[in-house]
Amino acid sequence: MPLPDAGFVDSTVGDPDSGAVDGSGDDVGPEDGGPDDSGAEDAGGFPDATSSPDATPTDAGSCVQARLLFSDDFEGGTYQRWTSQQYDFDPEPCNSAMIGTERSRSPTRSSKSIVSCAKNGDSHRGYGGVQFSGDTPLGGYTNTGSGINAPNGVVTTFWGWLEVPYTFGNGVWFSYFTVEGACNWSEPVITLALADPLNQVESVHIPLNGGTLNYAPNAPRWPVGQWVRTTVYVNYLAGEMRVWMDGAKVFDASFSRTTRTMCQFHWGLYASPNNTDLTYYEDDITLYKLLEPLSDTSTEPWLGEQIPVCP
Ligand SMILES: [Ca+2]
Ligand SMILES: [Ca+2]
Repeated sequence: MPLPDAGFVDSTVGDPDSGAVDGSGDDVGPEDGGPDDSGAEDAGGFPDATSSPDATPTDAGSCVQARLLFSDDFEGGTYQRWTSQQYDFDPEPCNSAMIGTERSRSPTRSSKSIVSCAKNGDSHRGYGGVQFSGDTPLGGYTNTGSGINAPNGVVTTFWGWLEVPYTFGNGVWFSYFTVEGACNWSEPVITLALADPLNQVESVHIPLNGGTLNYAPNAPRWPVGQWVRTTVYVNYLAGEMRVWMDGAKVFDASFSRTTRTMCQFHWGLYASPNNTDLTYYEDDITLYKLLEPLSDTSTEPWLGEQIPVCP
């Protein structure tokens, strides 16, 4: 399936994100073509098959060997688990974020990010960021060091509820997940985003950097006004990414990045500045490091829920 939306790269705002890293970890986003064109990391374009882990999958029942590195159900009422310590570090009044009780997937609270008017220049930012040092989430950004070394990959599952009274496309986009290998944001990110009227899930930085996206037949599209569960498997050593929505495969991807560890993540609302009215609730985020290969590449690895994690 072709990448549907060339308009996703927003050329109307220039490249405001290419300046100095400001510590919020938010300097590279879907609209940011700069990093995609700079590095030599994509010369090969495809992952090195010899880098695949050679461990054998467990045959000890159906549990998966994995370690929970980060989670938040927002029931604590603060963003203290996040490196960013908040979801609203954009001083613009046209966006905000808070933990509230309006809606929740787990018992009481979720994080709510809103856009209430268009802004000039840079994108709306209402998301939380986590920088890892090895397997450890940091309490403040350093933008140096190295992140998670996961030869078997990581799996994140999270729930989102999107409300938007218009359709995306023509440069209006919404991104809800980002991972970056390099702690200093020097490499192209990998993102999930909606950028066309059908709400197909896109990951534009993969094909832009020599990788491939293979959509599942009848790949699900994002339904607004309901809880949506996304599960992402990503492996920076093998150059593999797989995405499921509510249990159905969205796409399989292959990519290549120089950095084989995963340092920076964010979840939440990241949206082009021409959005005017958007609400995104988020709940029950988990990030697991796999300690063995996932032999089943088709079933959603919803760890800790549908697929038990070995004790
Ligand atoms: Ca704000
Ligand atoms: Ca909750």
